[in-house]
Amino acid sequence: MNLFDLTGKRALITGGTHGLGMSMAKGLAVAGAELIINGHSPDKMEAALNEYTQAGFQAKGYLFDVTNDEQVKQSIDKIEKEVGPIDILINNAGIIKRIPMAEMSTADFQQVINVDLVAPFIVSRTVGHYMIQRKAGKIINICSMMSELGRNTVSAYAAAKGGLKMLTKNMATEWAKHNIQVNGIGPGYFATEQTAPIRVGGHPFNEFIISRTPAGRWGDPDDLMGTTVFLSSKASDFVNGQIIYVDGGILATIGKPSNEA
Ligand code: GCO
Repeated sequence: MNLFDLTGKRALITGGTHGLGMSMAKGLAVAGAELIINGHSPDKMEAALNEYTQAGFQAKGYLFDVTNDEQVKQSIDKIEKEVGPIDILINNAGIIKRIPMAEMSTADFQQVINVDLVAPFIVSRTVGHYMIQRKAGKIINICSMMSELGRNTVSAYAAAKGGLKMLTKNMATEWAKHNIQVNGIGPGYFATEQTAPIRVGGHPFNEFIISRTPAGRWGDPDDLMGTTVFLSSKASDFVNGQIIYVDGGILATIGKPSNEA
């Protein structure tokens, strides 16, 4: 028996049209899973489905707004009917707004909380209804360094990701008895579109992250594949409510002075 084999399993990845979501989806497909990709932009979805097909993976796309109760309910019902049972849910869709807190509007703050925290609640509750009936399921919430640490300008994001860590533990608590394992992945600093504004063009944050990370580099989105497969597979059947940080060691260390090798 291969503990990590996902053949015959179906995985729904929110925000799976690009970035970390796409890499995690590809990891699941390599392990044998069938992909169901959620996004909200028709153009991005078309490009993503082409990319999955070219990579040799089977993927179906569903456009819906993860913050909208009605849309989520209709779409999950439709997926369950048209494609089949959702065995694995990756709550990956997320946004960030980098605005100093003293200047941030309530509307901006709430929007980040809505996408990064309320949406995983809505999607998990909806998929959870099916998983509870089946007495089986894997849910992975994509947390962040900001589930543990603060940083200038990201108050809403840190509040949401800290909340998502605790939502993960609470979901794990309520649903372990139904054989649903709920865990989180906390990516460190990864080279994606989302971090481009603080990584490219000689931005000082680029050097800062390289020196702050014991592994001495930004994460490559493919670095997330193994942990994603583990938490989606039989190998993690007694792992509940854990957040696995895939961060090149950032959270293991206090850091070092800039004159130290
Ligand atoms: C930032 C970054 C982070 C990362 C990531 C860290 O502005 O500090 O964008 O928030 O995206 O979530 O784990």
